[in-house]
Amino acid sequence: MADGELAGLQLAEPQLTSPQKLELYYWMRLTRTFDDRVVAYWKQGRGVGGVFSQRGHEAISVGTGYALRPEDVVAPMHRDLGTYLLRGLTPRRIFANMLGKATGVSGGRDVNLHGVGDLSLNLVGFISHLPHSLPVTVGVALSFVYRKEPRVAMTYVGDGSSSAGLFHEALNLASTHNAPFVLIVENNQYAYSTPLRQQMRVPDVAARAAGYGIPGVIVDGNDVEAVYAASKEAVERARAGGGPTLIECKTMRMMGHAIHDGAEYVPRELLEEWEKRDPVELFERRLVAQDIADPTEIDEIKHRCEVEIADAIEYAEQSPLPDPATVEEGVYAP
Ligand SMILES: Cc1ncc(C[n+]2csc(CCOP(=O)(O)OP(=O)(O)O)c2C)c(N)n1
Ligand SMILES: [Mg+2]
Repeated sequence: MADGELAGLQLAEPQLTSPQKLELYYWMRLTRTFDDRVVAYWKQGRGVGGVFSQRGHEAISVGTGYALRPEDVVAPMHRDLGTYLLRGLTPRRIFANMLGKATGVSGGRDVNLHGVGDLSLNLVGFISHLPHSLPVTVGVALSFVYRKEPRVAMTYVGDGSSSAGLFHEALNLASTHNAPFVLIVENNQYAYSTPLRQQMRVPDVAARAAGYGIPGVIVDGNDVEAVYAASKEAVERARAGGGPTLIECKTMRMMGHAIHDGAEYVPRELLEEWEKRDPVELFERRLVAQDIADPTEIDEIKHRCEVEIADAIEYAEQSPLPDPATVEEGVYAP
């Protein structure tokens, strides 16, 4: 069969323009800069509670979030800072939240990125119990079916949380109802200190999709363009009535589970190998090699990100703590 004939059978290739690629780079760099500053802040003992670095997950959170339309609903996980940022939660609101301030997303009810969302941005807060965001988001997708709305719901699950029982129940429900649902599996090879091989007997989480009769796609989770292309195709298929897709993004958790964890149990050579494929640096090198950006433009974006994050930190530090008299507001208190 000639190439032209085959091409007629393919879904349209999701092409990114040069300005869109620069936008993707900006979101990835902003995410990395934010994360670096948070880690340094907490290591200086200035933060409140625990905190999770998302280092290494930038291509996944940004590439998947970028494939959605504003009317679509997304429920990020604890390493999806990029999704929160590009959906419109400002660095100011997020950092203030991390310091427990009144100006934070939860008004001081919760710190870091657990449980914070903004429904006006179609952003559902992360549910700390894993993988409980999954059935909730499938429910959102089912509501789109009942209301005949051309919208899509997306959520994320880790390699570890993909082995919990709700993963099966939620995906089975989504597939039997042909829900407009996209599940992003962030396979960063560890769940806390447990390596993948100790908690499942197949190397690819995507293999599990066959059990639900839905596509299970594997992508390089450090290549933002690959993540975006797979996500865009799945999102538009779901919107067109083609049902759910599972996309497994292979990456590596580049730091410990949370700030307290030095990840001594992760072989150093493994981290060194993945460091060479750092998603932000990889994309930056590609943009320069393809003449989409020159080093001066890259430096300008980096500077812009530094300024934005410094502003967010200052804003958060100067914000007030919540008024104790409001302690029962916005929480479930029977
Ligand atoms: C039901 C439940 N049990 C235990 C935990 C504690 N916990 C938080 S994150 C985590 C590991 C999750 O691993 P994975 O799904 O691979 O995501 P990652 O942290 O690697 O991104 C665990 C066990 C939890 N949040 N919820
Ligand atoms: Mg994991």
